Amino acid sequence: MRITGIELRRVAMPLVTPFRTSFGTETERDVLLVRVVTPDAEGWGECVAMSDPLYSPEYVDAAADVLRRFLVPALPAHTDAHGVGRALHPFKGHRMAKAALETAVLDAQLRTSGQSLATYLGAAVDRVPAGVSVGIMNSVPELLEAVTGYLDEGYRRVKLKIAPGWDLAPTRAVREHFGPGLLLQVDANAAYTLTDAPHLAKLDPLDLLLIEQPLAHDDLLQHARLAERITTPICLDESIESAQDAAAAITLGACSIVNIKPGRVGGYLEARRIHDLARAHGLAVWCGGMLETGIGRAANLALAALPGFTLPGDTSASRRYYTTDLTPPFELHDGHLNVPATPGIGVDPIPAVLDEVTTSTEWIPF
Ligand code: NPQ
Ligand code: MG
Repeated sequence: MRITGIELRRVAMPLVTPFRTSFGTETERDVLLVRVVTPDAEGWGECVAMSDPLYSPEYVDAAADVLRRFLVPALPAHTDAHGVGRALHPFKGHRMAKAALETAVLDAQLRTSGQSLATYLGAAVDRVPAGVSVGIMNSVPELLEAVTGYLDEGYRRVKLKIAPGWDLAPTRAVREHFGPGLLLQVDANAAYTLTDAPHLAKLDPLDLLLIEQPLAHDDLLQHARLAERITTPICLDESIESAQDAAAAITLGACSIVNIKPGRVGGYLEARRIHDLARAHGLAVWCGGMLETGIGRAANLALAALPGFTLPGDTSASRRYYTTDLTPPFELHDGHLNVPATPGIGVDPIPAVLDEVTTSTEWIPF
C-alpha cells in the first residue's frame, strides 16, 4: 500500500456532562485524529491521549509533536500495519501516538482489501454487551440517580470511579440499592498506596467483579502484594503498556484481569497479543475506553468481539459522552452494541460534524 500523505487533525468535543476521576475533571475531549491517504482508500486512527499527562505521561500536544517530527517521517511510503510497527519500534514510548498512526494505516489497508477490522482481528461475535463508567459525584443520591439512568438505558455492567474519600460508602450504597444481581466494579486510577490495603479490603464483602488499578501505574510488585491482602480480583489498566508488561504482571501475580485499551498499548496488534497471552493463561480481559469518538469506539468494538473478552467493557453508546458524535452514533440495542461489519473500522466521520469541531489540521505529504 502506498501512502500519499497523512493528516493530523485536532477536534474539540464537548462532553454531555463533566467526567470526574481520581486524577481530575474533564469537560471537553481534546482529540487528535490521524488520517492516512492512499490512492485506493483513506484510513482513520484516534489518539486517546488526554490534554494533560494525568492518566499517563502522554498528552495530546506531545503526541502531535512526536507524530510530525519522528513517527510519520519514519514510515516507508509503501507499508502496511505490521510495517508501521517495525518502523516505529526504535522510538521509545509514545504508544498512544503510535497506536493512532498504526490504526489509520490498518484501516486504509483493510478498506482496500475489503475486510472488516473485526474479521481481521478474529472476532467471535457480532455484538458486545455494554458497560458504563460512572464518574465521581457530589453525593450518593446523585450517584444512585445516575446509575439508575444508565441501567434504564440497558447497560449490563457498572463501573464506579473511586478515590480516597469516595469509595466504600458510594460503592456500598450502589450494591445495596441495586442488589446482588448488578455486575459492579470500581476503578481507582492509581489513587491508593499499599498502606491502604486494610481499607480496600473493606470492599471485599461487596462482591465486586474487580478493582481496577488501585496503585501506582509503575508498580506491579505492590499490586502483587495487595493481591494477597484483598479478595476482590485486581485488574490492571495504566500498568499494562505492552504484552511484555502483561507477561510480567501474570508472572508476579499482580493481577487476574486486564483492561485492554489499544491506545495505551500501542495499537490493535499489540492489544491482540495481550488478549492471546491472557487467554492462554486463563485471565479474563475486557476492553477499556478513553472517551473515544465514534472513530475510536468503532475500532474498540471490533477488538471487544474477540473470544477472550469475557467481561463487559467500557464500550458505551456515543450518547454516554457526546450529544453529537463524529460518526453516526453507536446506540444500545438490548444492552449491546453492534460490532461494525463493513471494511476497515467500518465507520466514517460525518463531514459537516467533523468541520464543525475541528480546531486545526496539518497535512504531511509523502
Ligand atoms: C479508565 N476511562 O478506565 C479511563 C480513564 C479516563 C471510561 O473510565 C478524558 C480522556 C477523560 C480520557 C477520564 C474510563 C478521561 C479519559 C478518564 C480517560 O481509567
Ligand atoms: Mg481505568
